[in-house]
Amino acid sequence: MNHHNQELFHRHPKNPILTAADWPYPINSVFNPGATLMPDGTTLLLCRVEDRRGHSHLCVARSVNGVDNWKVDPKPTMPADPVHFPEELWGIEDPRITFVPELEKFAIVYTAYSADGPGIALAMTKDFVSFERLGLIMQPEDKDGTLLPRRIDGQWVLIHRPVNSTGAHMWVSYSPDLRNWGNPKLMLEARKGAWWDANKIGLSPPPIETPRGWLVIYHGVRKTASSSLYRLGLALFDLKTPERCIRRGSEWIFGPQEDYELNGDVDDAVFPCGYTIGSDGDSMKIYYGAADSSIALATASVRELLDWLDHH
Ligand code: BMA
Repeated sequence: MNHHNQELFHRHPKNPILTAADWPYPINSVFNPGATLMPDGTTLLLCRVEDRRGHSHLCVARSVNGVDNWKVDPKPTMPADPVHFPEELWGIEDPRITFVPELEKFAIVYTAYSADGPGIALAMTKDFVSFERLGLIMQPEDKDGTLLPRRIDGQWVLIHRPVNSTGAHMWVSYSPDLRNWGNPKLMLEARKGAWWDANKIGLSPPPIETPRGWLVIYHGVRKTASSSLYRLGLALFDLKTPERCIRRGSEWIFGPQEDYELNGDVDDAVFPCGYTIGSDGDSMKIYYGAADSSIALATASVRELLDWLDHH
């Protein structure tokens, strides 16, 4: 098998699948959606919607096949609530959804854009109609967070991306109660120099649980003279010790290429926050923000991603 230039992500011919024109109320753009399958098999996207002030809120879109005929909520599903949660002053962004069987609830980890910069907030929901906020769980600057679906050794597990003086790397923190977080461990470091993932990386969608480990799609940001180039890479982590990296790919696997990815409010960005996996346990639908302007869909196979990591 030729592993060179193997396409792992296949863009859907209907891309972009959701744009501002599909919204029932006036907005600027829609991008970076969290995704999940509901019990009836419907695909639910929790979309980041930027309004015409530049502030973001979250809005639900539902589709039977996960591709078209999206039904968008008639008004913001989860608006920012800066009166009760001052950290949401400038909006809420980039949700990652995890179904937590122990709680029989979905956890939504999202960016709260405070006056002191972006931090990480957590909310729980059963139905994506009402939301129970737990507030800020990581102070600024921190983002790209997600909760793992179950405790490990009695502790809840959060992947997150604080920014420090050496760069922006992925960390894991632990909590007994979802509110008090500590015991931070470095999970994956940005590379240095000319690498595509030098200096700044972050989790993209929640990790994919496989028998071989947590399969992580992460983004790397390459600063260029004209822009920031957002591309995706792969790494595998130990199931019981998620900060332990088993494999890390050297090349990126997906980057901006089509017009809707190259041109928009933020050129050259592909940014997935969610996926769904079919009943075969292998076929993925990955939903990503394209150039901070629209939502696009790519399909992939978990088996092919793992196989690629073995060879790269
Ligand atoms: C990152 C994220 C995303 C955004 C991307 C490109 O920092 O916070 O919200 O899509 O920048 O602008």
